Amino acid sequence: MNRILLLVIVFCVYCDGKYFETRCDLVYELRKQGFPDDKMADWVCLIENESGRRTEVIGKVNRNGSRDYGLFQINDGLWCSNTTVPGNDCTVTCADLITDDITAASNCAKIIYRRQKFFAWHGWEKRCQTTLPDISMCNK
Ligand SMILES: *[C@@H]1O[C@H](CO)[C@@H](O)[C@H](O)[C@H]1NC(C)=O
Ligand SMILES: *[C@@H]1O[C@H](CO)[C@@H](O)[C@H](O)[C@H]1NC(C)=O
Ligand SMILES: CC(=O)N[C@H]1CO[C@H](CO)[C@@H](O)[C@@H]1O
Repeated sequence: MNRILLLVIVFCVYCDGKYFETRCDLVYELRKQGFPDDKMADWVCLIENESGRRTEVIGKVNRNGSRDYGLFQINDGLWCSNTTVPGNDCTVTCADLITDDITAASNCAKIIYRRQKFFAWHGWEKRCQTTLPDISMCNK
C-alpha cells in the first residue's frame, strides 16, 4: 500500500505541468514574457540547469528547510509563499509558480534578477558563467 502511494506521488511530480520540448520553444515563450534578447542565452542556460525546462518541478528540501519551485526554481524562503495565501517578496503562492502559464513565474524571476542578478541562481553560477547555449537558430 505504502509503496503504491509512493509511486503515485513520485510519478505525479511529472504528471502535470508543461515541458518545453525544444530550446527554441522556450526562447519564444520567454520573448513573449518580455525577457530581453541580450540576456536570453543566460535565461535559457539557467532554466535548463535549474528545471530542465519543466514548469512543474519542485526541488528537494534544501538544508535550510526551504524548497524551490518551477521553471526558474524559485525559493519559498524568500520569494513565494508555500501557503494558499500569496506572500513573500514576489507576493505570490509557490503553487502559482508551477503552472503551465509561466507569467507569474516570469514576473517573480524578473524581481529576483533586479535584486541579485543571475547570482541568485546556483544553476547559473555553476554552469552558465563561461559557456552559454547557442540560441541563434531561434531567431525569427
Ligand atoms: C514552507 O516554507 C518554509 C520557508 O522556506 C519552510 O520552512 C517550510 O518547511 C515550508 N513548508 C513546506 C510544507 O514545504
Ligand atoms: C535557503 O537555501 C536556499 C538554497 O540553498 C537558498 O536559495 C535560500 O536563499 C535560502 N533561504 C533563506 C531564507 O536563507
Ligand atoms: C544538467 C543540465 O541540464 N545542464 C545544462 C546546463 O545548461 C547548458 C546550456 O543551456 C546545457 O547544455 C546543459 O545540458
